[in-house]
Amino acid sequence: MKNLDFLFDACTDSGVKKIAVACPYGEDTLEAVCEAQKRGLVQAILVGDSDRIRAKASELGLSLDGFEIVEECDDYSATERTVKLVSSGKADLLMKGLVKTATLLKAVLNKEWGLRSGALLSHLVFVEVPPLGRVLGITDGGMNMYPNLSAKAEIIKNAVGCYHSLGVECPKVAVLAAVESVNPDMTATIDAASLTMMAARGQIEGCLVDGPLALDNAVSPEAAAIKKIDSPVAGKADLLVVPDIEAGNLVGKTAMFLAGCRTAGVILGARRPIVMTSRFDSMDTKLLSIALGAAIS
Ligand code: COD
Repeated sequence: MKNLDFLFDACTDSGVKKIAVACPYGEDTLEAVCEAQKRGLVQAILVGDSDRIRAKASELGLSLDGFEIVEECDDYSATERTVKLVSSGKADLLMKGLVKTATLLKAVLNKEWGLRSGALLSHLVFVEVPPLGRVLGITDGGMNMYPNLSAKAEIIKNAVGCYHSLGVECPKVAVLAAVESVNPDMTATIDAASLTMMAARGQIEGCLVDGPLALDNAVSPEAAAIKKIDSPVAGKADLLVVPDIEAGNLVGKTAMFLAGCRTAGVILGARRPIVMTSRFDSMDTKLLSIALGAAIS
């Protein structure tokens, strides 16, 4: 994956998907959804206070012709209705609008009508990194706060499943820590070594896993060579597995806000993909995230 534009083709190749959007009152979400529908990437169902949605659309000069609007006035019932549209199969994927992340995720995790699949839900962001000339995945900087070893294995499996859906048969997975040697006082290095052995023993399949690796020797062949790390992953990683949400969130946002990288993010592991963009994301990021969700739904 050299850049993220392939997501637009990937999502149209798989047919036009229906996206249910909870509380699309922010200009960020509404503009992105309108643009995605205009480009034929998705067909949208907007769920919320219809007067508010129409007022925002008219303020932004957006046409809602051809959109289905489902009336639900308060945020909780709109979120519940959106999740139910997806869990009942009336929509193929879900997108968060102007509603708190925790409210949406708790609705998704609802035991009676949510989108649980039995798997752990986790976040994956793809980052287009021009100096490397390729796309890196980062997981999980958006959902699981401080995953233990078994949660990290589930997080890798979710991300690897996403790579497979996008046509990458054997992604190279670097499990990151601050250093590339196992240090008994650094839990991230012990978990990384365990995950590497789990993959070697067939407990994690469909990918190559190596760790602990530091960020530099995960992505730079020169750094890996200087450290004399002989591995099929070091210097060539496709996917970076971070120790916790703080590390993942910081790496992702550093790429976006300090290096100007293009990104696309999604929550995996539910019965359907969940697109969760933030109001500070660019239109490009929002469109790419919708395309990613639609491509894998
Ligand atoms: N996958 C599957 N089931 C889960 C997950 C998960 N990742 N997390 C919790 N559950 C299940 C639990 O097994 C339990 O049955 C139920 O949900 C409630 O679990 P709690 O009490 O541990 O979780 P909550 O409801 O307090 O919080 C879950 C959140 C996802 C809301 C929480 O983990 C959270 O806020 N994560 C960080 C989200 C965030 O702020 N992201 C930043 C975006 S930039």
